[in-house]
Amino acid sequence: MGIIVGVIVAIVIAAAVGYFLFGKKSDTSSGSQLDKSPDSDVASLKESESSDDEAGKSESKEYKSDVGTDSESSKKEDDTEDEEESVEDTPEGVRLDESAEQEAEESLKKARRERKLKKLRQGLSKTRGGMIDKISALFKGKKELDPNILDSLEETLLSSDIGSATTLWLIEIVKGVLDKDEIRDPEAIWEIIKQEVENALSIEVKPWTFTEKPFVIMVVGVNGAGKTTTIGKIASALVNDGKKVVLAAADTFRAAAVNQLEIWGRRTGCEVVKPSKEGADPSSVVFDAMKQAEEQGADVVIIDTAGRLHTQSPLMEELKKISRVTTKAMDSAPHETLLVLDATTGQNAIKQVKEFGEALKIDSIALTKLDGTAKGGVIIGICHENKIPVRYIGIGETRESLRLFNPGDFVDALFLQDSESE
Ligand SMILES: Nc1nc2c(ncn2[C@@H]2O[C@H](COP(=O)(O)OP(=O)(O)O)[C@@H](O)[C@H]2O)c(=O)[nH]1
Ligand SMILES: [Mg+2]
Repeated sequence: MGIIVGVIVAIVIAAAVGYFLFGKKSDTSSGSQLDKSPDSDVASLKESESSDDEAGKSESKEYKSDVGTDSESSKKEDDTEDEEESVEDTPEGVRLDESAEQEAEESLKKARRERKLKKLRQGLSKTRGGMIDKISALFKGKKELDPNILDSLEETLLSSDIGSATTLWLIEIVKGVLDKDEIRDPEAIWEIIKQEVENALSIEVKPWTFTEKPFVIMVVGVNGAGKTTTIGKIASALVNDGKKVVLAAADTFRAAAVNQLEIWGRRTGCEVVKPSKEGADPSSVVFDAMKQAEEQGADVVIIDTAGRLHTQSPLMEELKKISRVTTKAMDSAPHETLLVLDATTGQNAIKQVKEFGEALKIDSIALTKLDGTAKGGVIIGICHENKIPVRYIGIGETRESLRLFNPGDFVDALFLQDSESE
């Protein structure tokens, strides 16, 4: 009897020890998904909250890369790919968390991009109304297009400020499609025009790599084109990207112009090198700015210039002198000469490219005020006639409204048919 009781007691003790040693462990392994999910939900919620916070930051980071260096945005994409690859090597639980995190990040990214495209579509709504809707109306309701459409198409294009040379080029394309290729389907012809326009806009633009220090950007254009505002927006983005920027107020003839740049300087935390007095030699301001940038180890110098009537040769001479002064101070400068054009001036903008181009080597263009005009189609004429790339477009007065120009997104936003627009 004593032996039986002893055996029973021994079995009970062994069972209890077994429960403590292995029962808990097996609980964890078998019920891991169920037990972990509430926790991991909280974790992923926290993570998605913090990535929401991050979104605020990366919204500005994305904007930085949007306006700052083109290479930044592609680098960002690459980083994401790297992260995706490393997930393969991580343990199961971590993989679940990371993939949830990645999913949240992806959808945030998608939402951000959608928001930006929507703003672009809204920014181009006037130009769409002035040009694209009219072309679309010519095509609408027709099963087939006949060659008679060419006259009305030519008239529409001419009235939309893309310029006569570009109009002729597009008409020749449509004529070839109708006559030689015998394509009559309006949808197909619409797509061909859209693709040709995208090709014309896709001129390679050299990314700003800032390998030279200071990287000198000379900004030129007529009065009111948006030079100072564009400089402020670029400076803001570069500062957010961690660059030290010096602004040179070389529009010395108007005190208001210097003040305006000073306001941007305060807003963005950039030093502004000013003329000693109104009307002082702009080249000496530029020389001082370059010296200061070198002493302070600044990464970038942005030069704001005057823009009084561009047909007056003294301005062109003054700009050439500024350019020479930068080269004297640094062999490779200016690293970029950016021409700012106001889209609301229509074909005048095409003329300005030629005039400034005769005096200076224009590297790229910033086309401003696209939001306020039906004449935005001028961008097609600018690119087709001059083969100079558009680096930036301005679609508003806020800092985020300066965008790196992306031909694909631009053409998609421009060629929306009424039914698709918001
Ligand atoms: N709507 C709109 N206004 C702009 C844009 N860029 C500049 N502006 C406005 O155009 C005006 C002239 O700009 P400003 O920078 O002083 O031209 P600057 O004389 O060439 O330096 C200012 O009122 C700016 O706010 C843009 O992309 N959209
Ligand atoms: Mg100005």
